Amino acid sequence: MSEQYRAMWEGLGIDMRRHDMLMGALPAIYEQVYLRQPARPQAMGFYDFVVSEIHGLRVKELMDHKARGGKVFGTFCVYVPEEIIVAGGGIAVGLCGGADFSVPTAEQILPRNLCALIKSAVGFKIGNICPYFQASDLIIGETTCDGKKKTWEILDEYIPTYVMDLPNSRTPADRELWISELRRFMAKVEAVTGNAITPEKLAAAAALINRKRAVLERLFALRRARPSPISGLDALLVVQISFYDDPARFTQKTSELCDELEARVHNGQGVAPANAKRILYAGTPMPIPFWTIPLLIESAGAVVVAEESCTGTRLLAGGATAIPRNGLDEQLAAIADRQLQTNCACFTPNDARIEDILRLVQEYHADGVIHFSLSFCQPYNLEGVRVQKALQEAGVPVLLLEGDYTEEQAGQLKTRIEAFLETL
Ligand code: BJ8
Repeated sequence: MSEQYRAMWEGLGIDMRRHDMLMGALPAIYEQVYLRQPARPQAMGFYDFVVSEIHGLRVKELMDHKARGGKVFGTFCVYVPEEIIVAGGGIAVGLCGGADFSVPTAEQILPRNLCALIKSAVGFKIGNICPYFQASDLIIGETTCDGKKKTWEILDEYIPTYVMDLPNSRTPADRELWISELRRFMAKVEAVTGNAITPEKLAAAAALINRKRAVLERLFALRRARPSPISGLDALLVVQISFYDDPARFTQKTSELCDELEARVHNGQGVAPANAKRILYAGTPMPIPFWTIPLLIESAGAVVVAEESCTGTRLLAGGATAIPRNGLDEQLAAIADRQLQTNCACFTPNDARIEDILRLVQEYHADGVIHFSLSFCQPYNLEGVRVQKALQEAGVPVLLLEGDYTEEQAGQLKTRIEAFLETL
């Protein structure tokens, strides 16, 4: 991949020495984590290809889009509405960082006691290591946790950063505030792209994104089968790629994957024996390439059957956006009503998240829950206490973990995960 795209990366101002180091390490890690898994669905070949081209083909597509006058928006949260970006003729790419590689770079300017997700992402930007960041015309932040909201002020010194004001509760007044924020965001997208957003364009964009959400829902529904037709590692990869691949292509390819999984379910074929322990992951998002938790769980013989996270079921909360055709105000309200069903730990109260987790245990026939929070993530760390209590009261085995992206942490997490699985 490198030679073909070198000029493009250099044009984007990438630090080629560090980028070569990162790209040089990835194939061996991917081989070890992904390609050695037994009984993988054949359709995973597409996602393997996407990873092999991780800083290549899709970035080239973004650059072609920009050459035609298009704009790219970098995002960090499922509350940033992709359909509004698409309706304005833009492309949205999820930029959350999942690699320890860039964390030390971020620690040169940020306090160390911030979650690894924020540090990894910021390190990719200030180290000029990520071509998606470099290709972005505007970064969209949000006022979710304190760590993110103060980081945007710093990040804005490196790249233009726009902030959406997400309320931390969900009263009728908060809903009105969020709808007004969607309207303000829509105006920003129009100003950046130079394209007016009409009800027709927004309806068409929402339909495109709904199709992507629907195929992911289909994937998750298939994971309820025993034995599970796909590993948690592979399902996570599919979701991670959904954040930056072309939505129409992603929907098509994931639909092909689901066809294969459906046949597997029909034939009783799985990635692990039918009696393998089934684990529900709950907690902070797992951005690419943070694969440690499912890797540790599945290497120990269990299978992750669902993720209650924004790289999982929280991404799909609220189902499809039922888009009315009678005008932008109603359409924005419909988007807000769907989004506000995403039970992020940044909200208070957030009892619905605990109800979600209890429901998912039943729906996915989970034998236990592993709740993982990144260190220094106060919302998920604190909410984990109540999640643990609710699960214990319901008689569901639960393990509460926290950690970061480092190898040292992986060693400690391995011991605790293996001990937990033995008790099931
Ligand atoms: S809707 S989960 S994608 S905010 S891990 S940066 S919370 S300190 S990521 Fe999230 Fe939107 Fe919520 Fe989902 Fe802060 Fe915690 Fe770090 Fe986090």
